[in-house]
Amino acid sequence: MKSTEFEDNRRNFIKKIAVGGLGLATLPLITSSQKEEKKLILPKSDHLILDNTSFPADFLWGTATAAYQVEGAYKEDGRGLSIWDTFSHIKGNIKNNDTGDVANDFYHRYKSDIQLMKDLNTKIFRFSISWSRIFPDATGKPNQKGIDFYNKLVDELLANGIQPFATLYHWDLPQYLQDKYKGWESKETSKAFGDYAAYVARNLGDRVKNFFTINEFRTFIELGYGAGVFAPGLKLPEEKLGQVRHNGVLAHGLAVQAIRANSGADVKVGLADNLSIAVPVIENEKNIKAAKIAMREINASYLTVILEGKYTENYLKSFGKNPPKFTEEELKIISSPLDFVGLNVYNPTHLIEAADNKLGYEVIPFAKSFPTTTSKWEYIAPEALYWATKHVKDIWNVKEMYITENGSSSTDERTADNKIYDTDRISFLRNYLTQLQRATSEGVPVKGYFYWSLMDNFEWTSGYSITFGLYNVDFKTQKRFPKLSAEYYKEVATNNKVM
Ligand code: GBH
Repeated sequence: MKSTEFEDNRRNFIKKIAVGGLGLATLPLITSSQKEEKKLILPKSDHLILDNTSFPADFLWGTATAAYQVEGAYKEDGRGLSIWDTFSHIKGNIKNNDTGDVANDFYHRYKSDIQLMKDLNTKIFRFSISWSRIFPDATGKPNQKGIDFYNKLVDELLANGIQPFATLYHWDLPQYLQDKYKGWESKETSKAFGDYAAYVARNLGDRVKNFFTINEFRTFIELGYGAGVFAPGLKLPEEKLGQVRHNGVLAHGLAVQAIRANSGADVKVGLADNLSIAVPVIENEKNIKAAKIAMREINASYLTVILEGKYTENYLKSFGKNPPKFTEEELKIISSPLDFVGLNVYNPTHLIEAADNKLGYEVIPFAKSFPTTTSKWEYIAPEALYWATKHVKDIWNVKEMYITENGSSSTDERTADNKIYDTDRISFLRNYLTQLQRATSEGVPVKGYFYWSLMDNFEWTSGYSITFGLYNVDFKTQKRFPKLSAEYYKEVATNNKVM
């Protein structure tokens, strides 16, 4: 059954239930279009949902963090420095000159933080591994204490009934790779990433059954190597950037192969991509078609090449005489089959209308008054979550997806008695999750959702001034306080429903 047919059936079904008012028991009484009714009672898909709030029965709820943003302990147990240590220590780079030296002290507090996850009734947790804890220097010799931390973390999660989902790279490149090879400017870094992935898979793959290779190519490459506002703070010209992007996706492919070669058949692997999201500005057929065309182009350098094994013509043409250097063999590695695709979704990036031009689409500007969260880049448009997952299914036929990040930043004032009434975050979640439910109810295969973030943490160049957590953190005392949204999210996770 095509998903559109399924959607029609579902909406009719709901309508009929609403009219009958008695749910399933009334079905046999409905006589119009007998053929259709049969389809309804004998659904082929296991995604049949009888209302507009419930998620599939096996849907997984969780939270996410990343190593540099929460761990702290930046010099402990033999950890080497990363480009984010270097970058955050340069005055003026980060709001209030904050650093991740201590951050949430998760390195020492992971046990009590796992209890916070348990209090939310969440069953999955996404964290990232600090590459420079594992391989602290250029000798290539692994640091046992580094891997031990993740052994303990994983064991503690499993003992508490929480499945670990590990990200191998959330932007904290070992500094020696930046110094020796200019970091992602060189394929040597891609190869080193493959070796690191192999080591992690060998050591954790008996217990970690789900890996994400790289988090958000677009962010660390465009902002770190292009705009110079993220580590390592470089402003490379477009043709060099093209090579950096290629080396990034190559690293991903090498890691996929390394993980497969170094762990059992039950280990799954994917990536966590902040894909650019084309939202049809008005949801009519021609705009939806135009948005689909736009998706392949606006994701050409990352998701498109990973899922298709080739760059789009338009993308390659955009470099003129200096396209990135690559081989057919590399394209095969880059497009190694994945078990799932993780999507970080916060906001639409492109509002699309059909157009009678060469591209077939036009980008409509965001109104100046378009609402945002306290993060000025975060346009509040819940439908981004629907269209991101729907497009990925329809364009690339992806069979399994996770929302690896979604969340909102708020002002999060703490009252005198330590309450945080983050009602805007609750509203954000209710609306975004409604759009995710819309997708799953149409059979879009999203398996789980990770809220960003479990707790307030080091928000990159914004330091500790921007907060995404379900738990508020007092960074002077390291005390955690549940926000009202934590209560909300617990209800969602417990009932498997939009609340
Ligand atoms: C994610 O990025 C990250 O994976 C995560 O680490 C982060 O904490 C979380 O979202 C919340 O931000 O500073 O004006 O140049 C989300 C995508 C891309 C959003 C970069 C912020 C910076 C805009 N991010 N963008 S600006």
